[in-house]
Amino acid sequence: MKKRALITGINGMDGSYLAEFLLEKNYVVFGLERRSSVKNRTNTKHLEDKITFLTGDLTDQNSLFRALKASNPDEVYNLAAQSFVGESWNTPEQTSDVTGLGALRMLEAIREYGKVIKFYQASTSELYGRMVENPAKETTPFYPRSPYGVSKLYAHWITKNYRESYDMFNVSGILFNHESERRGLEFVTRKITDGVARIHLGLASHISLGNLDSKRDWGHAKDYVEAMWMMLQQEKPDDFVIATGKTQSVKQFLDLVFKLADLNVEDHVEIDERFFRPHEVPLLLGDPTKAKSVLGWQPKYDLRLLVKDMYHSDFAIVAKQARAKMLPTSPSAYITNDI
Ligand code: NDP
Ligand code: GDR
Repeated sequence: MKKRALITGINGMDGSYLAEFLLEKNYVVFGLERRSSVKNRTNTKHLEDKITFLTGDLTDQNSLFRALKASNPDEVYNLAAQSFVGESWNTPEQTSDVTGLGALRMLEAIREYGKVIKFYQASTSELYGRMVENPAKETTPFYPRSPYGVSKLYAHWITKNYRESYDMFNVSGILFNHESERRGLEFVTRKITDGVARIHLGLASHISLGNLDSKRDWGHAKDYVEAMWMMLQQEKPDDFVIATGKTQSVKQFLDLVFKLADLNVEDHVEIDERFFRPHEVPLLLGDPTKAKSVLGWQPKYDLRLLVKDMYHSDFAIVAKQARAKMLPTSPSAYITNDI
């Protein structure tokens, strides 16, 4: 019998990679997407004939129950969220509703449905926020610093609480930042790779950024979705930190991308106050020892490979867009440098 999985947030970065990963493992995959006037399937277009899309919303309990009935899953991966930290100060209530209470609604729907279903909750390094211990591990106390982080803290604890209250197989993956060519354009890594590709091709002159000093533990999304699946294959439910164990500043990431393009950072970057946050998480660094020893998780990507993948992809996308609009691009623009 093939295993069945329901993924919320299917059209997001992680949802699309996880769907590919589970299809390779021979799962029947269902993806929950919310209703929108224009479908947003950029990341999942190539999977349309391989997975079943279900309409539902984490703010609507009945739609989640119906999605469970339609998919009858063995595993649910709750990846849907208002996931942009910066935006969570503009829409704190909506963020709490989706990112926090959304997890509760799915857990209640699973309870109501009655079948034994393994549940994965997308927890985050933003739970650590102020980082009272460095590097952070599973036992490190939480100190979130944004409405997003506080919402995820609720989702994390309700997942644990339902595990203990109802003996459910619930796990939280505390994942540190992970990126890819499918990352949303507003996140800093993709904003940089897309922006530098535009500058390289002569289509833009600069990128506007906020705090270049903040440090993140960046991995590749493909490695991280594998860890999600591994957590649900354990005998007992438990929580795991997924991280690389290395941290770099935004400035260091920027330097790597500019080096690939053979351009000077100083000539093309502007600091813009609008991209600073009311409260910053200055440093994130995780300790993945438990995931490596218990799950046997081993990432295949390092930062240089990640940066090259993202930059080469954005260079190709931007060049194609320019050709389609017949925009003149810089004649010397091609990728020569390595990092
Ligand atoms: P994305 O922002 O790429 O994807 C989030 C998805 O959630 C989108 O497809 C979005 O739909 C969907 N969504 C938003 N609101 C709702 C709603 N009300 N009902 C149903 N679906 C909704 O996130 P990522 O793929 O990067 O991250 C996946 C999860 O992991 C998120 O929960 C995120 O917070 C968490 N996380 C991410 C990390 C990272 O570094 N990427 C690190 C740690 C945790 P639409 O396409 O319609 O907008
Ligand atoms: P983050 O990712 O907040 O860590 O959340 P993001 O890429 O948005 O920011 C990383 C750091 O870069 C600084 N920064 C900027 N950020 C953005 N977006 N735009 C800018 O112009 C800019 N300039 C500097 C930020 O201040 C920050 O310090 C991501 C999300 O995927 C969450 O959902 C997830 O939980 C965490 O990672 C782990």
